[in-house]
Amino acid sequence: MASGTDNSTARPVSAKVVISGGFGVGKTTFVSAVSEIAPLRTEAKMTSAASGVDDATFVQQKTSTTVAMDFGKITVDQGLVLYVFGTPGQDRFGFMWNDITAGALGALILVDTRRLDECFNAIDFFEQRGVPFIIGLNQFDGAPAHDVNDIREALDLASSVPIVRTDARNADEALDTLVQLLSHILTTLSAKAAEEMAAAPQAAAVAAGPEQRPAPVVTNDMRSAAMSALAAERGVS
Ligand SMILES: Nc1nc2c(ncn2[C@@H]2O[C@H](COP(=O)(O)OP(=O)(O)OP(=O)(O)O)[C@@H](O)[C@H]2O)c(=O)[nH]1
Ligand SMILES: [Mg+2]
Repeated sequence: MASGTDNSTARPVSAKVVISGGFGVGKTTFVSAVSEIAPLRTEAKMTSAASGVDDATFVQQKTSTTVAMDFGKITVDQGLVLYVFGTPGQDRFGFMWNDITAGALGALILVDTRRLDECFNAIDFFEQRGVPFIIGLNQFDGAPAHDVNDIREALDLASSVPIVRTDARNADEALDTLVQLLSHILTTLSAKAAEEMAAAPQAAAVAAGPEQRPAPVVTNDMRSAAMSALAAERGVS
């Protein structure tokens, strides 16, 4: 979901991104850390009756699980507002993923390196839908700090998919991770647009008259907002 900017009123561009991944990898924690509004959380207590389904061996302090979604909002700068949606982690809530992710520009897939297999469903989901994503290695206490190349190989990820280290509890790290997701979305969409133009420049120009031409998914305003946020994050003036 992205809406164009009206230059006369200079309303910010809004965009939707998704925080996804397997059970208990820190999605709700991430959305809560990064949101500037009180995040919407839909959590239910985990009971012993569900212990066969909810394997909380690695997250023993965990007492609740997301049963619908997380929602937060971040003003990246005056030109860009991000709406952040977190998916539920348990397989039995998978039927909600299509609705929660509809219209998203991209996704962050959080990974607990002790349970790499937890993220396969999410990777398949976004790959199949052509939604750009990055991998965020959420550093749990005592988790092995595998080499990024080993993780890329284990997850069978293309070299174009960024893998970043993050801490879902830390607002600064979470924001930096989101900025890296934005940067990847922009790179991916620009490459796609260039490919499409190269493939059929004439046909595209004729088929889409000025009125029918779809609004750009990523506007220049959004690009510059993300880039200036990226520069600020990295201390470049
Ligand atoms: N040490 C450590 N603990 C974390 C980190 N991120 C989350 N946790 C803890 O891990 C547990 C699970 O976090 P959640 O945010 O509920 O995970 P989730 O992915 O939303 O879980 P589901 O919605 O049930 O799939 C919580 O007890 C968090 O406090 C982290 O980066 N480091
Ligand atoms: Mg959750």
